[in-house]
Order: sequence, then C-alpha cells, then structure tokens
Amino acid sequence: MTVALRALIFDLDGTLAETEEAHRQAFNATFAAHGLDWDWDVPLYGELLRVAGGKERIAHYVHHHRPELVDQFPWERVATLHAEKTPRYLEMVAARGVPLRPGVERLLRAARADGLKLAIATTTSRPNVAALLDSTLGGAGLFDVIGCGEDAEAKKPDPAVYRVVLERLGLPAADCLAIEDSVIGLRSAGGAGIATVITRSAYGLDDVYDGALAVLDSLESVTLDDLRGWHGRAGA
Ligand code: XBP
Ligand code: MG
Repeated sequence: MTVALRALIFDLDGTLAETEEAHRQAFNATFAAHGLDWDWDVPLYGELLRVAGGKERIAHYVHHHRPELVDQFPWERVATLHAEKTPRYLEMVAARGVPLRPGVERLLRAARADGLKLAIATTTSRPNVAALLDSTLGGAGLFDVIGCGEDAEAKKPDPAVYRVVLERLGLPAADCLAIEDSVIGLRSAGGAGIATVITRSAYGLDDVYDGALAVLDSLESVTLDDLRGWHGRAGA
C-alpha cells in the first residue's frame, strides 16, 4: 500500500541555502576578536562540519586541534564565544544576502499549493533561521513547524530534531520526506524513520550518502511528482 506524502522537512544550512561560508567567516572573525589565532580554512571547516552545532564544533576543535587549551576552554567559555559568533553571522547574512538555492522557493510554493505541510529541521540557532527566512521569503509563513538547535537535546546525527518536528507536525515518519545536504543530516532523519533525498552542497561534494532515496546536485529541476515518486519507493 502506498503511503501519501503529507509533509516535506527541509534542513537549512546547505539545503535551503549555501550558508556555511558565512558561518565559517563568522567563526573566524569571532576568534580574531578574542586574539585567538584559530583560522578555520575551507578544508578544515569541511572536516569540522561533521560536528553539528556551533558550540559543539568549537569544543570539538579545541579537543582535537588545540588539546593544550582544553582546560582554558570549558563549555561556558565556548558558549560565550559562540554567543558572539551568532550576531556576526546575522550581520553577514544581512550585508551580503544569502539566496535560497535554485529550485527551493518554487518547490516550497508548489508543495504548499498542493496542501503539503512544510517544516525545517536544523541544528543552527533560531535567530539564524529567522534571518534567512526574513531576507529570502519575507518571513517564516510558509512553514508549519521549525525545529532548530535550541529545540533538540542532541544535535544531528542524533534524530532528536527530526523527532521534535514529527511530533509538532502530528504526522508519522512514513508520511514525510526529508531533504538534506549532509551525511549527519541523513543519519538524523533516518534515525527518526524519515526517508531522505540529498541535494549536495558545496561542502558535501565528496561524501557518500548511503541509504538516501536520491542524491542530486540541486533541486533546480525537481518537481513535486519527483518527490512523490521517491517517497513512494521508500514505502514500497
Ligand atoms: C548546520 C550546522 C550549524 C551551522 C552553525 O546546520 O551544523 O551548526 O554550521 O550554526 P543544518 P550555529 O542542520 O541546518 O545543516 O553556530 O548557530 O550552531
Ligand atoms: Mg545541512
């Protein structure tokens, strides 16, 4: 029996928009403002993206790349540093404007017009979600549910954020399709029982997405019928 597709759940960073360069630069500007000579270049940041969440990423970096500083960077200091990174990121998004990736807005509006529910499941902080949606879509109005870093007890690849979103949607996992760009996102959605389509992003080009329904370079030419077809295959 085919299960109807009732909701699309989008990841944010890398999926709705290529935001990670702005995140990377906001981290580096914060480190420099604190006199820290930590320079997260593109290859290193690609590696660090395997750890979701800005605070968790900083703590991981200290442990693995600056082990001599571990005692000087307890969680509270990491959180303070991260609290300064968020406004820097917001300034960058406001100043340069980060667009939605090709096809995203068309697909969102088509899904909405067809009666599907829309949600976001991200590990980024709530103000960052609002900034992107305000600057690209005039607000969060298209979305029924937004689950973000503050809502989940553990970050991706833990399924917590997807479970929170399913609960708020009031739908079983089988009725939903996740759209992700990362391996940790794929694992997170899969852990919550949600079938996933991958739209590869700038930082995930070498990754292997085992278990994805489809692996695409973008959503540019993807239709709602395509998504229904992939979803149907998952339920078959
Ligand atoms: C990707 C992330 C985020 C951002 C940083 O999130 O891992 O942590 O890089 O955001 P997504 P914060 O699940 O949307 O792909 O610094 O606000 O944590
Ligand atoms: Mg992502």
